Amino acid sequence: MQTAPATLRSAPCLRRHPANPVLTPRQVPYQASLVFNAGVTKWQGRYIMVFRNDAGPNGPDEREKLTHTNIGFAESPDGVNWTVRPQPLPMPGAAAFGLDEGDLRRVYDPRLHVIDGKLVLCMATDTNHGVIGSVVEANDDLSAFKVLCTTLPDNRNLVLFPERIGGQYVRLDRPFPVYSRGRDRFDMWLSRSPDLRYWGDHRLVMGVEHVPYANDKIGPAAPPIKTKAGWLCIFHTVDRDESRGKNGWEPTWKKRYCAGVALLDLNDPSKVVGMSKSPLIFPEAPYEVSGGFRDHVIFPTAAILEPSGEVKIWYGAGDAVMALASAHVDELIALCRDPR
Ligand code: BMA
Repeated sequence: MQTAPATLRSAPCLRRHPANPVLTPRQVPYQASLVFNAGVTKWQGRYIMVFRNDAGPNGPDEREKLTHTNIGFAESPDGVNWTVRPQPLPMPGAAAFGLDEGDLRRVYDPRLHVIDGKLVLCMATDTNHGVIGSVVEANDDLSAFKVLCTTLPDNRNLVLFPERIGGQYVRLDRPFPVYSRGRDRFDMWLSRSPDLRYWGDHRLVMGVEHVPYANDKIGPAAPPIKTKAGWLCIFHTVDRDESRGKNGWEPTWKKRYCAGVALLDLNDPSKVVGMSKSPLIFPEAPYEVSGGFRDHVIFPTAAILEPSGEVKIWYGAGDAVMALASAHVDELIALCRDPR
């Protein structure tokens, strides 16, 4: 098994926001211990965020058992200063996912998109029959949800491209093929659909072995951004090192999560046309390397290309808080083309 090089760092073009972390459990007006892995988009003149909240009875200083997960909503004029809605969002129940009552454990890690002028989420969904991904349409104020489809188990980290490509909706997936590969060796795949409901034409996009700083798994992170050079695709990467020891509140955590960036072909996004050879975001800041539920975790879940060319990237840090970093779109494209 390859081991990630010891001297990794974030890309020089990457700027962490000085206000980081931009959302913490202390800003949430209900039980909240970990606030992370949030979808963000621009909607009706402001930024909106749909975040994962894992909670235990003792709030932000919880170090013991987390009792539940819910999905919260926040809004912001600038993507940095967030106001959280007083109640979590009313997520659909088991029947909406085609499950028997009692078989739905939780939904989490939302990605948020505006597609055909509508809000569409992708959610990871834990069930008593495996982990599934789901595509869920929301109404304009996120007070009602309709599950459009679910995947087979085991699959999660679904993200959608923001527009049809060749007449089809396109989605990135991260299935978990445990039998064929012996242990965690999880790759990034693509699916196509005529209607966001029926999905097929699956293709492998990128294998974990194609990423020099991953030895365990990779997966889709933020919804891809259209650029003249291709679809800019921010993904997460995992390297495992058994010698790492305890790494966060979670007792046995030995993995490290980084972010990478790739360019996918504009007309056929199952083809990779460029990829950064070292991490875009590597855990370095204090809120990324210590005090988290799982330290050394960068888990991007949203990216927006601003009119200035700045790409804002929101990511869960340490599975505990939300952070923001940015780089110019041309710098990100250059990283994907760098032959080193
Ligand atoms: C993944 C998911 C994410 C989490 C990440 C790092 O497998 O469980 O929700 O952020 O691990 O712990």
